[in-house]
Formats: sequence, structure tokens, C-alpha cells
Amino acid sequence: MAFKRHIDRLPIIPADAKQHNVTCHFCIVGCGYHAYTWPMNKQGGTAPDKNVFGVDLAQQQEAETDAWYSPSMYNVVKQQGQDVHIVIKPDKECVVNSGLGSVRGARMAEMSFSEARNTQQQRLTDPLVWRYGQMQPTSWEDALDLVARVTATIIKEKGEDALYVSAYDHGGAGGGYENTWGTGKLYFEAMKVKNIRIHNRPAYNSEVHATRDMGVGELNNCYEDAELADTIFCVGANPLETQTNYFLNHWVPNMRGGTADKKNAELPGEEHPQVRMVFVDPRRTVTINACEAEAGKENVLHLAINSGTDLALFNAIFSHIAEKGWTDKAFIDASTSGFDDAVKANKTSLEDASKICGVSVADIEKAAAWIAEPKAEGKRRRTMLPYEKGLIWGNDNYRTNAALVNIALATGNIGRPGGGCVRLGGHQEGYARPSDAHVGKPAAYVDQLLISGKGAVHHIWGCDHYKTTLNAHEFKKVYKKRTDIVKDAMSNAPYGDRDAMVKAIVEAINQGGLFAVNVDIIPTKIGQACHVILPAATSGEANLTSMNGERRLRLTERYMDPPGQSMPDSLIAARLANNIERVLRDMGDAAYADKFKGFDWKTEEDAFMDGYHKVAGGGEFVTYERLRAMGNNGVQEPATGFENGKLVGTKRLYEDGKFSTKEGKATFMASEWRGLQAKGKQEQKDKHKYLINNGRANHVWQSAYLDQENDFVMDRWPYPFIEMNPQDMTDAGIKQGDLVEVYNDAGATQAMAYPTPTARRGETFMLFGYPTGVQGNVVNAGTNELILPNYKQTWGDIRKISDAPRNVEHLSFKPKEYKSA
Ligand SMILES: Nc1nc2c(c(=O)[nH]1)N[C@H]1C(S)=C(S)[C@@H](COP(=O)(O)OP(=O)(O)OC[C@H]3O[C@@H](n4cnc5c(=O)[nH]c(N)nc54)[C@H](O)[C@@H]3O)O[C@H]1N2
Ligand SMILES: Nc1nc2c(c(=O)[nH]1)N[C@H]1C(S)=C(S)[C@@H](COP(=O)(O)OP(=O)(O)OC[C@H]3O[C@@H](n4cnc5c(=O)[nH]c(N)nc54)[C@H](O)[C@@H]3O)O[C@H]1N2
Ligand code: SF4
Ligand SMILES: [Mo]
Repeated sequence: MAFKRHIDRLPIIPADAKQHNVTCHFCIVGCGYHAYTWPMNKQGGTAPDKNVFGVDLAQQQEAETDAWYSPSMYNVVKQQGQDVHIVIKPDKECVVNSGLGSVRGARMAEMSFSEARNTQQQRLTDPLVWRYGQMQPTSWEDALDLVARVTATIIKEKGEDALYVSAYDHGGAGGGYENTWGTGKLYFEAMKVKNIRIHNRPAYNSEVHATRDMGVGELNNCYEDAELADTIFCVGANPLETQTNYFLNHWVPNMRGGTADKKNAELPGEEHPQVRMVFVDPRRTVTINACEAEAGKENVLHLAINSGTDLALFNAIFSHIAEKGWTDKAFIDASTSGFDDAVKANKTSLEDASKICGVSVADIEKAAAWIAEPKAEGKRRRTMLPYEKGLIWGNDNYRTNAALVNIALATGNIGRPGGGCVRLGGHQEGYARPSDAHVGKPAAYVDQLLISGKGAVHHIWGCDHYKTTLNAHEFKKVYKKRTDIVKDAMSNAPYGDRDAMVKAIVEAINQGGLFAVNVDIIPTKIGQACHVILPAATSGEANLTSMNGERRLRLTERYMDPPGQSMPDSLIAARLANNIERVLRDMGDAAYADKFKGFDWKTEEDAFMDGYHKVAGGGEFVTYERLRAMGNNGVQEPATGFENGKLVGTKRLYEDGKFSTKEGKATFMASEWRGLQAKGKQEQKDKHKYLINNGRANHVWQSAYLDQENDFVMDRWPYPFIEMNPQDMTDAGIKQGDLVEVYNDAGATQAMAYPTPTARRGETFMLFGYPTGVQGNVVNAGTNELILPNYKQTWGDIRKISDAPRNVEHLSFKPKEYKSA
């Protein structure tokens, strides 16, 4: 049976329901929502004064009405211990999404913890510790005491380099300014932890080092720029599925010609041609499909490059633009340095690039013209150049990032309306931490150090490497072995004898063991190896601030109680610091204990005021009260003032032509092509039959940590799909829905075959990070010189292991392509 909700009717939201500002806690876009709550024994009515919409609901509503909500937007949750109705629905007044939801965000309510309606019963409610051979619930006091004693003993005996940390650096759920400050203050101020990694990469570094080194921050434009652009040159991203409402609410209107008025008003005296779309992606995505439907095939160009060859393509386009003189000379002179050197160093002919990338000379030429050939009267084309994980997790990240920014700088497309060379983004952003300078560059390759037996204690905050890291097969094998050594030792010590327990753990660590602590909202895969699990409250269960892909900062107001004893991450960090301070004092080391002072926060707002308010650029203007008043439209960072009761922000960066370098000039960068750069990639490609390209799907949020308990998602994707060319499937004796093994020199995993006529022969695409089949098992350990992982360039072989299981039989395997009207 395909999934059906079987809901007949839902309560009407009463006129006096409480309204909370909510920013969707999933993707970067950060759509505005409202959470409405009201008592269980009340319902609204159809009369205009009886419902929150103020309309007569007894009448048929128009198709585009805002006066409705879907079953997935409803639930029953607790507020101050009482059950209340909740509806979390998109906000029509929010300029980000104008009332649009997405297949992820519109499920926020039904993905909330509800005892009355049995949703997300997997949520952690109590701290858990390993005792008597299993995980057992306990109090915060008990769990934090154990973590603090083991951690304090280790940092005193072995130094802070023996404490390993994995922590998110993003906004949205499992992040936000409060929580990155809490963890940052603990590990970078109280301590100077060096062996730390970020949730999505095995080291503490930037995903986009090059653009920053060039003086160009990666979120430099605003969403309106996609409405003003003449051309969008989109690299390694699939925004219909991954930045959904940015695409639907800002790109599509431009493609449909619906932003003409805005263009005439913002950019008068300029020709505004039909927008053109270029996509650089080895795979045909549904985004490309949608653009053809919206803009017309003749205005969409897909450069289906060979995997990992972006750099050669960009250098050829850059060279061609320079040769043709399509550059913005005034901008180059006034605001940049190093142009001539970069032209020399990166010189690449169209023919050479064509050979490397596997796309025609004519198409590369066309892309260059669409980016830079001047409009009527010699006016510069306004081109936006967004990119995401196809570039960031792609071959030779640093140089490729630089090569793209070179094109944007050469054509004067940064700091100008309709331009921008920007990350499309993943999560929302929410980084506020003390300096990380002590970490060094290149930063430690934490995964490899753990695999090689280094590290004594590991604190993990809101990430699940078992599903999402590279070289995951090997990582799990070693991690289990090392944490089992500690588990066995703990099972042999009486739990109530704390001194004996700590001693047993430290001895086990000395035998090669690892003591692991996991802070999360659900029991994770890596959590299965951990000794202490600490339950976190998430977005909506605490106040939380984040900014989106156009630096729009908002406050999500707490709208429900956190499950059981769970606490916001910022306060978990604070209580952990308090406990380490106490333990160090008990050990007689007052000087060390003093370093853990300053964590007397009572609320997440205290963390915000101690962190963002004090350290962020423009943070001094920002308080919860002011943000609350700014509602779902918030303020674009950096805030520059507070006037007439409103926060004032920054629409675009670099509008004054001054960049983030010492001299204020953006610098071009030499970025020569050097083939598949990360270790072992070329060998893997030579040895194996299929490209195992990988990434995301619209329905699924990240490693499916909430989706794995959502019937709608699990019904559609009981197993991770692997898109395959139908002829390849026939040749290998694989039918639709069959379970296949994907394997190579790094490891093995499994997936469900999804016939995809647009997939090229020998090229597959697998859903990443899935609980029922981890793609990262077959990603090898190769990184670039700054320890940026290369998830996308992976090759392997595929063999059938089973016919379609029962929970696959009902699935549709229709191609994901859709036809234009
Ligand atoms: N092969 C391959 N691997 C990849 C990628 C790829 O494209 N291909 N992409 C990479 C990228 S871009 C990313 S972002 C990573 C994602 O990697 P992870 O960050 O490891 O994955 P998530 O599913 O986002 O995991 C987040 C964890 O945080 C928990 N969580 C949610 N909310 C909260 C909260 O409020 N507090 C706490 N403490 N925990 C919370 C969830 O339960 C979940 O266990 O994967 C990376 N790995
Ligand atoms: N629905 C949904 N949305 C999400 C997420 C999610 O889990 N689900 N996660 C969020 C997060 S944390 C992130 S980081 C973003 C990621 O957002 P995206 O980067 O858009 O997503 P991906 O699917 O990882 O990869 C994008 C594209 O890179 C292409 N690619 C692979 N190899 C190459 C290459 O060599 N060159 C080029 N040019 N392209 C290549 C892939 O074919 C794929 O179509 O999505 C965010 N939004
Ligand atoms: S597009 Fe992103 S932010 Fe908007 S509703 Fe969907 S998941 Fe949430
Ligand atoms: Mo990400």
C-alpha cells in the first residue's frame, strides 16, 4: 500500500490561538512559518471572528488561499506540561518563501515529539549511561559527573590533545548561534582543543577556503538577486530538491518573466532579456528538467561534464572571457588584484577543456557567452554564480572554488544586483565561536587519527559519522573495537563506585580504548558505540537563532516543551563546563578549574547574549526582544544599527567594491588543473565500472534522523535508491527495486536499484547518509591538502543481492522527470 494519512477533519485554529515566529529548522533557505497553539478543549469556528484567518470558512476558499493547513502541519504537543493543539504553517508575509512550504518543512509539526499522537517516540528523554551491559537511563547529575570526571582526568593526565570533539558548526536544528557558542566557548576558550572536526568533514576547516582567501565571503548576495539575474550559472547543485523554496519563490518567477517590474524598478535603463540558465553537473537533475519547463529548452544549457572536471571547464571559460574582452575592466582595476597573473597561470583552451570535461567546444563557448557577452549598448550581463556540494565535495575543492570566483570577479558580478558568487548552502548558518587559530592549517585529520588509535575521549555533538563520514566502513570497524574495550571495562566495574569506574575507564583507554559521549536528540548509529548519551532539546523546544543563505537572521521562538529531561545544547555545554570546573577543583587544581568559569547561563538567551551579542559583527545591536519584533523577515547580517524600533541590516556584501582582504581588494587566484587530485581516486576510477555519484533527494532531510520514523518518507524510500541506466541494469541482471551491493576497495554498502533513463551509462547516483545503506562506506579516505573530503568522486562495482523485498513491491519506479504543461 502506498502511504495515506487517513485524516478526515482537523480542528479550526481559533482566533485567539498563540502565534510564534518559526524559521524552518531544516535547510539553508530558512522559510518563515508560524506555530499556532491552543488548549485541547477549544476549537475555532467558521465565522470570521472565530478563526485565526478572519475569513468565513463556511464559504469555498479560492485556490491560492492562505486559510488552510495540511494534516502534516498538525500535531498535539506539550506546553508547560499540558497537551495543546499545534499547527506549524508557512507564513505568507515572509519574503523568503511567501507562504510556500516544502515536502520537508511542511512536516515540522508531525515530526515533533507527541505522546498523544505517538510521533517521534524515538526522541531521547533522559541521559543514558552504559551499565550492566546496556544503556540505562539516569539523571543529568550522574551522567555529567561521569563525563566530567573521565574528561578532566584525561586532559590533566594526557593533555587537551587527547580530547577529540565532533561538533556541528551550522544553524537550524542541531546548531544555531546559542549552541555553536556554547560548544565553542567550552572547547576553544576554557580549553584549546585542536583535535576537533565539523559535522560534515573530517577536520576543522572551511568548506570554501579559497573564496575567503580571495577576500570574497561566500554568502555575498540576496535572494532577490536570483530575480534580477540575466544568467544563472549553477554549479554542482540541485536547488529544486535541496534549496526548494529559494528555487520556487525566486528563480522560477524570473524564468517565467514575472520579475520584469522589479527589474525595471531596480535596474532602470537596462535591457532585461529572458533569463538563461546554465547547469554544471555530470547528472541531469530534476532542477534542470524544471528549468526547461519554466524557461524553455532554448534558455537552458546543461554542461554534463565528466565527474570532477569543473576546474578545467572554469579555467577555459575564464580564458575565453578574457580573450574576448568581456571583462569588467573598471571593476577589475578598482577592486581587484592579480588579474593578469591569473590569466597567464590558468590559460586553458576550449579544445583542451572539451577533452577533459567531455562537453563540446561549442557548449563551453556558449556558456561563456551566456555568462559574459555584453547586453545591448555594451551593458554588462548580470550573472549569478551559485554552487554547492558538487563543487564543495568535488575534486580539488580549493582550486575549483577559486576558479569559479575568478570568473565572477572578472565579470564584475560580486556586490552588484543580479550577481553574486555564492554557496547555495546546506543547513542554515549560525556560527559564533572564540578564535580557532590554535587549530592550525591544515587542521588535524580527526577521522584518520581516531582510526590510527589516537585520542582518549570523544565528545560528539549532533552528528552521526556512522552514516555521514568518508571511509565510513573502516571508521566504524575501528570505532566499535575501541569503544568496546571501554564498554567491557565498564561492565566489570561497580557503577556506584565512581572512583573505581573512572579508573577502569582510564585503564581501558590506555589499552587502546576510546570513551565516547554523544549529545543528540535521538539514538543514533554512532550512539550505539557510545558510553554516555545526553538528550538535547531542538528547535522549537528552545529559543534558537540562525541565519539563512542571504544572511537573514531570525529567532525561532520556543513553542513546545522539550521531551523529558532534554536540554538545549548551549545549556548542556554550560552544565558540562560547570561539572568539569567542580571536578578539577576537587582534584585540587584551582587554576585549571578557573578556566571553566563563565558558564553560569540559566537560559539559551544567556548564551546568546554572552556569544552572538558580544562577538558577532553587528551583534551589539541584536537582542531576542528586537529579533522577536522583526518577526519572520528578521534582519540581514551584519546588523548595522537600530533605528525607529527596527534593526537595520545589509542587503548585499561588497556593494562599495571593498573586499575582505587587508588592502580591501579581491584577489584573483592561480588554479591550474591537476587531474583527480585526492589520493586513490584515479586508481579507483580505473579499477571500477561505475561512478557512484551521491547526494540528496527532496523528501529526505539529511541522514533521515527524523524521517526514519516518518511513514511518509519510509514508505517511499525504505532503502536508499541508486539511480542506474536501464541498459546497465539489464546487462547486470538487475530489475527495478532489487537490492544491490555497491563495493570497492574502501568498503561495501547496499541500495535499491532505481532505473533512470537519463542516467548516463556507467554513472549512478545514490542517496547519501541513509540509515538502511550508507553510501559513505564506499567513499575512500582521500582528501585535498586542507583535509576537505571528496565524497562525490567515488567509483565502485555493483552486483545484485536480492529481488525487491516486500516493502519495495508497491513502490513506483517512474522516472523522476516531469513534462512541461
Ligand atoms: N557521501 C556523502 N557524505 C556526505 C555528504 C555527501 O554529499 N555525500 N554530505 C556531507 C554534508 S554536506 C553534511 S551537512 C553531512 C551531514 O552529516 P551529519 O551532520 O552527521 O548528519 P545529520 O543527519 O545532519 O545529523 C545530524 C545529527 O544531529 C542530530 N540533531 C538534530 N537536531 C539536534 C539538536 O538540536 N541538537 C543535537 N545535539 N543534535 C541534533 C540528529 O538527530 C542527527 O543524529 O554529511 C556529509 N557527508
Ligand atoms: N531535500 C534536502 N535538501 C537539503 C538537504 C537534504 O538532506 N535534503 N541537505 C542540505 C545540506 S546540509 C546541503 S550541504 C545541501 C546540498 O545541496 P546540493 O549540493 O544541491 O545537493 P547534493 O545532492 O549533495 O549535490 C548536488 C549535485 O552535485 C552533483 N555533482 C556530483 N559530482 C559533481 C561534479 O564533479 N561536478 C559538479 N559540478 N557537480 C557534481 C550531483 O550530481 C548533484 O546533482 O542541501 C541542503 N538541502
Ligand atoms: S525549503 Fe528548506 S527551509 Fe524551506 S520549508 Fe523546505 S526544508 Fe524548510
Ligand atoms: Mo551540508
